[in-house]
Amino acid sequence: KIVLNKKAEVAEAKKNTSIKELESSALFGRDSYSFKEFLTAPNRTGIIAEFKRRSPSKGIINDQAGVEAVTTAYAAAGASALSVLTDKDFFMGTQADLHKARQANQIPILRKDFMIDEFQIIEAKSLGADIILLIAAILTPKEIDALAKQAKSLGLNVLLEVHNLEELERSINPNLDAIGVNNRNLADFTVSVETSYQLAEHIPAEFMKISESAISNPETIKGLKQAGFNGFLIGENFMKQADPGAAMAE
Ligand code: IGP
Repeated sequence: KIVLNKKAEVAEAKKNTSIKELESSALFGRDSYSFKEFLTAPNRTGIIAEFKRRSPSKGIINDQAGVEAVTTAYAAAGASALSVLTDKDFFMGTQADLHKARQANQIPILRKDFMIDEFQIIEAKSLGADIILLIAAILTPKEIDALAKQAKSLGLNVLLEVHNLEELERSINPNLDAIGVNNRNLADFTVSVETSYQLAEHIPAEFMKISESAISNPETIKGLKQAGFNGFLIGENFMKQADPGAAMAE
């Protein structure tokens, strides 16, 4: 369902905007921040703090907080990177959100969306993203390889999301920078941080290890760090507060 929806959206976007236009945008030529550098910087937390207004599992989480205020507060509280949803239909995100976050921050930004087409990667670059997400559950290994290669050729960092061993083993390739284990099962929305612990040892050492979703306390982060994780993707726990940036600083 998500993929069909996204295919239609991309087809529409291609009608309205040419690749040439995207490539001539002011941000297209900038150098990306290194995801790895910011994840491992001693003065940062490893947290990838997400701006998310709604989700399919929770409905509206926060439709009041502004993207500049929230993302700059996340950065000030020590976020290693930001994650900004650009999917409209399921998450109430916009491309303008990412663009605004870019203008206001000097740390890496992940374009959080369902990437299925090369056009979206060029879009991500033109909006000022530094990292793109490839979701193993909706892409073939061939597609992952092609999209990752294209992203690397534009200087973008690539985060592969998996939620089981089978996805991890079939999808891994040398063009990826980081592997994210999603603790949320996309099929039934159940969450378990155990998923991260189970997959940790199967992720080759050359990739950054990220644990995604359902992280809501410092003890969980401590445990995940001990298991070798470098990054912690947190959305709802911050966004459900009226002031998400202050929630992170606490
Ligand atoms: C954040 P949480 O439980 O902290 O809000 O999760 C992030 O991991 C989640 O938003 C996410 C996501 C995704 C959203 C992980 N993978 C893929 C959209 C698409």
